[in-house]
Amino acid sequence: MSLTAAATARDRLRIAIQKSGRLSEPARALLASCGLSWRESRDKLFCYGESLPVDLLLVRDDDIPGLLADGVCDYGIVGRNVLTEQAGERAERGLPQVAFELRALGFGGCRLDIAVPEEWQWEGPAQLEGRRIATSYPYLLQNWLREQDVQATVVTLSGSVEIAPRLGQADLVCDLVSSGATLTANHLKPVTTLLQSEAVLAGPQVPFADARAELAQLLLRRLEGVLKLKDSRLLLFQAQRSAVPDLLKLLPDAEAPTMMQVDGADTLALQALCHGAMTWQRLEDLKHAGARGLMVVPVERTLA
Ligand code: PRT
Ligand code: ZN
Repeated sequence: MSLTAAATARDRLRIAIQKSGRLSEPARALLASCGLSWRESRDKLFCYGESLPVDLLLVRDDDIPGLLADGVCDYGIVGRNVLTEQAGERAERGLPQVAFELRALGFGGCRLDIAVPEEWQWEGPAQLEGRRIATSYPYLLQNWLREQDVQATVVTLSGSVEIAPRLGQADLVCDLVSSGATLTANHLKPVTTLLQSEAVLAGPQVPFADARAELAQLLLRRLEGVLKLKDSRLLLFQAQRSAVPDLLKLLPDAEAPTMMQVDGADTLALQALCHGAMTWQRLEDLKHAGARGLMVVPVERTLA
């Protein structure tokens, strides 16, 4: 029986993603590239999985760890910053951890930074002693301050953290940064990083005990395939047999290349699936080492 036909209420997987915001479109696109498609409900909060019994719940990113903890969702796509902050909160309240980072997803990249007024001469964390720091990440900040052995006042704000120093609410901030433009616009400068973040797949560490187990495996396998292929290209070229050892040294990210004899014993045609970026510089280096007729081909899908 197919997975779709076998589906009943608890046989379906439910994935929480951000409803609208920085992670919502890339999260949907990633799941769609795993072969998932959905029928949207009128309230647009729930999308019923059509191609597979995998439904989406569209929510605020901050709600995702809680929905996982309550068992409302099986997986979530959320920033590491949100997941780690809420894990810190649970630890502080003596609650068990239930949602873990299973896989970094390669989008939504940012840093959680300490940023100070531009005119400060940064001398290190000890300079924060006795200061007021505005943040939306109080647990991550408190942990870091403890590690640095610094006593400071954490001012928790839910938004507009960067303007807190100008409003006199704090002396400095601990906030997410991607381009740095927001900090500059507020006369602040980043001085140290607490956390490198990106979107992650969050979920339980133990396998499901029911029919969701098979579905989860299928989904994780597809996800792995899609993420692995993201920068992958098939490289085709010809070379003299004697040049091959040097050429392979230039392809450390290639899966075992296929080699075929072309004419006589000396010319080989090679094809290699490479997982790193295939820049012009790399192609020129390969050409220099004896590769001829280099061709870089995008790879749609692989199945081991
Ligand atoms: O409504 P909901 O609660 O779901 O959305 P939200 O407003 O909380 O989240 P959203 O969409 O802003 O961010 C979702 C996730 O994207 C975050 O949790 C991060 O994991 C990730 N992300 C990546 C970022 C940024 N980059 C980012 N630059 N989240 C926020 N920012 C903000 C930052 O707080 C600051 O205000 O952008 C500003 C700085 O940007 P730069 O480019 O000027 O440095
Ligand atoms: Zn949010």
